Amino acid sequence: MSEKIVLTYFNGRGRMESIGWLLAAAGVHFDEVYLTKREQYEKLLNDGAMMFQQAPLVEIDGMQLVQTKAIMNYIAGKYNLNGKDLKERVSKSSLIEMYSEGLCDCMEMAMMLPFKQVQEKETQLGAIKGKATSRFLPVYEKALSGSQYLVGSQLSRADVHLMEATLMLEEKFPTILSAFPNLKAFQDRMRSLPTINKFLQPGSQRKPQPDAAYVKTVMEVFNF
Ligand code: GSN
Repeated sequence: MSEKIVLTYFNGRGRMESIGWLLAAAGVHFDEVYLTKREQYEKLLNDGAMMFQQAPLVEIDGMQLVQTKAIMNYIAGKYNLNGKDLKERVSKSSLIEMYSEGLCDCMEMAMMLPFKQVQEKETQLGAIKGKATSRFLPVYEKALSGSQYLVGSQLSRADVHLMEATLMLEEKFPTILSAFPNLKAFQDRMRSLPTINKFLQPGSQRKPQPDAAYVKTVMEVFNF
């Protein structure tokens, strides 16, 4: 069985970015295959690699995994990002999942932005800022009050998603965390973790904000 982990997606963030973040936080090496041509996608379909004809696709432990949530659950389980021990896992994993899902909802709003028309983009940006400030960030600010991690006493996937999401929000709204001191302190703690620090350095597999070339490639590969 191949030991390699191979991520098949576009050379951009989309739904794969959070998967890359989890693997990077776990300090695990992964290879990437970028979808650039329609024929490449059709070959994957013909090979039966994509159950629902959708990316992301992750090859890991001899399996071809699709569906972002399923992939992230597997990675979190394998690399101990789901709680400290069995007891904590049972009592805390719903909380980890709820926090993680909230962050995925928050990031999904931004993920769709590059595919919107200019005017719609403005409206959507306002909606993202509003929901982030009033719905999502307060939850995490409160959860981090007096505690180093979101859940329990060690890093979980929820922390990794929170780091990704808050950095993404700051790219769009540079002062958005000014009313959230616990989140700022959390970011500093996360930055000091060696694996996260490495992923944040230039030249890592972390992807930049989507640009026009990324949007064009996605549209071409999927015939949108
Ligand atoms: O989370 C998941 O992996 C699935 N529930 C959705 C995956 C998905 O929609 N993938 C898109 C590309 S990523 N952007 O949303 C996809 O493969 N679309 C192609 C199509 O023909 O639906």
